[in-house]
Amino acid sequence: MSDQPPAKPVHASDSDNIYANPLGHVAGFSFDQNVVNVFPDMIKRSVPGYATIITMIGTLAEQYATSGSRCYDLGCSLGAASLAMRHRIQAADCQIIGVDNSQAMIERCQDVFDADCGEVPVTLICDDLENVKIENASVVVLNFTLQFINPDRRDRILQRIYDGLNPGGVLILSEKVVFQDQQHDQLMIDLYHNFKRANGYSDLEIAQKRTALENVLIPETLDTHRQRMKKVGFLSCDVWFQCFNFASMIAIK
Ligand code: GEK
Repeated sequence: MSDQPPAKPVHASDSDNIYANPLGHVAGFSFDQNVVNVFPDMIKRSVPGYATIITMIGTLAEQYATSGSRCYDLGCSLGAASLAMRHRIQAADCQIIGVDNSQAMIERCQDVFDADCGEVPVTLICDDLENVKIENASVVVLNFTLQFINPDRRDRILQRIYDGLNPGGVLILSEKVVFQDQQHDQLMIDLYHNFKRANGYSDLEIAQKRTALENVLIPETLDTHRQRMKKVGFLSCDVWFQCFNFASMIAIK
């Protein structure tokens, strides 16, 4: 483990005002250069508990990373989870593999790691996570990534992750979720929108972002996630963090 704190961001994040003005047509959300430029601000103001989850991914990696193994960060964006793992892993000869299919994300992420002084080697891959072989893994992180992938593909992805994990290895899966009980679901959505308002987003921004994410971010229930993790073979899985309709689960092989 490095004694140094994580490096400061190499590019200061602009504040997210992508949906601040009325758009005639709201296009489907994509992780392009505009999003990359505001991403740290956007995710902090849009995902309740994000900072806590990132810190705890570091703590979990410290506990579960084993010597000579790989830790994967699938849908790594600007590498926040990889950075947290890099600065907490103590096991010898580990490597971190960050994967994202957005070229703009991976380029900016590379700048982050070029400026970072951590000792664990980090390899960044620009590709669909389905094309990346998962092997000899002790930790796999899917931090708010699976929700952007067609639900038809999710069983296969989870199976490949399970198969690539070593016995005792962990999957950390964070997702926006929905609830079966409609009243509870609406309550969580209302509380979430209040969280966004409190973070400075206007009703227009909230509404336009919601439109942009429709059919792009497809949330499932916690039960659907539990059942999938059990089906592919995980010994145990459940929620370790939740705030409103955002949750993080841990599954152990
Ligand atoms: C964090 N984990 O800061 N293959 C690879 N990457 C993908 C794919 C795919 N099929 N689909 C989407 N992505 C990060 C945050 S953001 C979540 C993750 C959010 C990538 C996409 O390009 C984006 O960078 C990331 O998954 C989702 O801890 O913005 O809500």
